[in-house]
Amino acid sequence: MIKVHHLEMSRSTRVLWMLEELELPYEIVKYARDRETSLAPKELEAIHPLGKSPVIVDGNTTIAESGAILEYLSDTYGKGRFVPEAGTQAYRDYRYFMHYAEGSLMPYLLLKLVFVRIAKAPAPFFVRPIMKQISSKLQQIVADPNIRRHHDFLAKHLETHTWFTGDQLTTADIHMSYPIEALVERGGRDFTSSPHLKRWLDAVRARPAFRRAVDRGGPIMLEV
Ligand SMILES: N[C@@H](CCC(=O)N[C@@H](CS)C(=O)NCC(=O)O)C(=O)O
Repeated sequence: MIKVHHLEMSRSTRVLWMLEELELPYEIVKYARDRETSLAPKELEAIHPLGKSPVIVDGNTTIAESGAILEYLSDTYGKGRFVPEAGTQAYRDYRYFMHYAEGSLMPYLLLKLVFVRIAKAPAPFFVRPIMKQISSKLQQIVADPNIRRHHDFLAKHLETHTWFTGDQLTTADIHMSYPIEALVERGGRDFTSSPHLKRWLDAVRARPAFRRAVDRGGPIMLEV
């Protein structure tokens, strides 16, 4: 049976969602984050040298990196489901969003998390105002304008697409679910201004397979 090494409140939930969509049996090995640093525990390094989650083990095969895991699962068990036909625009969009989710969007959302946390980090009282100022400046210059730009790009794309690649849910939607949840959590008021992003996210959250994944894996998002 496929084993999922699942860190609480993490990207790993989308792997559980994919497994639920494929109706495959799986076992979850749960890991708690460090309460102070939010980092993964050392035990994960025994599964994969980077010590991150998700990682799956399927027989003798160990796979890390959520995009690679999702592609492995749909290639191996999907029987053509969840991947658009090769050579079509939908397929090109699929490839694009499979790379974009972790390669372009997540870095700014991670930076936002780090910058917000700089302001909240424990420090001597005389240093705190400086840390707050640095945090605010970095959010203002680096994180917020880029997050806004990505938000607008995604909202526009979803104006003309029901799912990210067209009329059908694909693995690209599953992959995009985590950065979009992070966008909602960290993107602030921008999000509410897009009915299309909201429609997409409501459709994701309404899928029985997604709900089963959250029931088994726990809440998705680490709060800032
Ligand atoms: N790009 C990788 C990122 C893996 C990653 O950073 N996972 C986070 C969970 S959201 C993690 O393990 N964080 C704990 C840590 O860095 O110690 C993927 O998509 O799998």
